[in-house]
Amino acid sequence: MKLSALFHKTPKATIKDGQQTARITVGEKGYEPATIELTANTPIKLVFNRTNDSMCLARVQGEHPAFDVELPLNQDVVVTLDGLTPGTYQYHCGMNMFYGQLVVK
Ligand SMILES: [Cu+2]
Repeated sequence: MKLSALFHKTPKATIKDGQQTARITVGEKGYEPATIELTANTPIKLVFNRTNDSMCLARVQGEHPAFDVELPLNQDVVVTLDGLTPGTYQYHCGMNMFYGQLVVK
């Protein structure tokens, strides 16, 4: 195990005025950070920015919570979600090749 892994912590969304925001870069390795920790029962803003021109990553979708948005290259796209109950929620690219997850605590 690399030493850095021992100290690696899951990034947390920032909370301001009762809303939490997480920025997610969509690049050649998929979603970065791939795992984000969120606070339960607090409205969520996910800000996606796609930096890789592969069409594979041009959509991001989730089933629960449900969303399906296009990600134009190099633009912030905001996905607004209601607060979630504790659990792990996955989302993925339009072709189910890359996954990201929201860990709600
Ligand atoms: Cu894909």
